[in-house]
Formats: sequence, structure tokens, C-alpha cells
Amino acid sequence: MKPVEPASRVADGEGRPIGRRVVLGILGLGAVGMAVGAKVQDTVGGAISAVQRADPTGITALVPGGSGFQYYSVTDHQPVIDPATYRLTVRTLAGRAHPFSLTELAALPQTDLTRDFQCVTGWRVKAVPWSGVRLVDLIDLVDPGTKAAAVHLTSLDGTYTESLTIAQARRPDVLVATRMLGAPVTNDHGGPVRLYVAPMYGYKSLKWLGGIELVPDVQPGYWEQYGYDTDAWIGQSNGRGDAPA
Ligand SMILES: Nc1nc2c(c(=O)[nH]1)N[C@H]1C(S)=C(S)[C@@H](COP(=O)(O)O)O[C@H]1N2
Ligand SMILES: [Mo]
Repeated sequence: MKPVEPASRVADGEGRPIGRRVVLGILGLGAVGMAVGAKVQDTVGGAISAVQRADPTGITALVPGGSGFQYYSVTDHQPVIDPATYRLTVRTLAGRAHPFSLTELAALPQTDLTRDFQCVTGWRVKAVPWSGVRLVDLIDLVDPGTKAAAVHLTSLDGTYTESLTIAQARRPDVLVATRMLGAPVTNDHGGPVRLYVAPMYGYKSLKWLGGIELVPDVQPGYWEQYGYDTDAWIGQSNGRGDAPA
């Protein structure tokens, strides 16, 4: 059977699927972030994976704060990212690597967008404020080469990938986001840097963004290898009729 992107699950108070967030709450570490030492993170990570092994649906839980987002990760340990050493590496077709620190990203023109977030499993968060650098601005900074037809995006979780055609990547509503919901992107939401592809289903909005590579052809991303559409337009793909974001 093909893996299916898990439908959202909420801890129901009867000891059934306990999300990792609940565990963090129990441990009193709800604000685990990038500044927390690796030792504490390891302990928390161990507790999380034990609980997740008991959750047959995969790895989802409500992210607290009433935002309506569901926590998604296809790996059982999310990356710990030090903002001081974080680099987003943009690689040209010719193989040149251009690293961007958070300070360098912050110095580039910033774009604000307020748009819905829609997961292909059905949940939607209305009017989310997003900010960051347009993907097109980063691409244009590195001299992409005329033969690049697509971008391949990689996550620092080591597993998740995504792709966009160059035309999609050049849209003004595709952001390399450093802020969402009025604050820096949290580690749970893929911070310090995630993608936000406004017109497409949530699986395009790769978390813990580490690499952007210009490539000659579209390479299907993580979920796309299991049958989800690579052109993931909201309401015009995956057999769904949702209203555009
Ligand atoms: N690295 C990574 N990025 C990811 C995912 C994931 O599992 N791993 N899930 C995707 C899916 S299916 C959705 S709906 C959104 C969920 O974002 P959130 O966890 O901030 O709510 O992240 C997307 N980006
Ligand atoms: Mo999703």
C-alpha cells in the first residue's frame, strides 16, 4: 500500500494519539527552540519518538497557540538549527554554491503576504501572515543559468524534498519565509527558514529549508513520489475542489 499523507489527528484526552506537543507540555519544555542545548533536545527527541512509535497514523499533532496548524514531519527527529551557523545554500546548474546566512537573508528585500494555508488532507488556516524573501529574488542573485528548468528544494531533516518549475519558482507569491503568524518561524513550523508556496497545497511548503538547487528538470518531491501531484495548485490538483488560497 502506498503511504498517504496522514489526516490530521488530535490528542483526544483519552490517552489516544498523544502528539509530540503534548509530550513537550508534560515535560515543561513547550518553548523548545533553537537556543536550547543539544543535550536537552536529545532527551526531548527520545521521549517524542517513543510516543510516536505508539501512534500508528504517523506524526501529526496540533501545534498549540490556537493557530489551527497541524504539526507535520516525515522524520521522527526534527532538526536542531543554530541561527548563528544556519546557511541556506543556493546551488546553480553549474554547481556553484551560494550560502546565505540569516543576516544576509534579512538584508534582502522583504515581502509580506497574508494568505491561507491549505493541506491536501483538508485542513485550512485562514489569513496567515507570512514574510520573507521571494524565491525569485534569490534565484536572480546567483545567476541561475539559462538551462535551469526547475528548482529542487531540500530540508535539513535529511528526508523531505520538493520541487517547482522555474516559472512557479518565479511567482511573486512564493516565499523563502522567515516569519509566519506574526513571529519568526518556529522550529516546529520549519524555522528558521521554510518555503511558503501560496497557490499550492501545504506539502509544497517545505520546512527546515537548507538547499535550493537549480536543476535541468523537475524532480518529484517526497509526497509526489507517492502519487501526489507535482503541480499542486489548490483546487486544481489531487482531485480536490478547494477554493484558491
Ligand atoms: N520538512 C518537511 N516539510 C514539510 C512537511 C514535512 O513532513 N517535512 N509536511 C508538509 C505538509 S504535508 C504540510 S501540510 C505542511 C505543514 O506545516 P506545519 O507543520 O507548519 O503545520 O508542511 C509541509 N512541509
Ligand atoms: Mo499537508
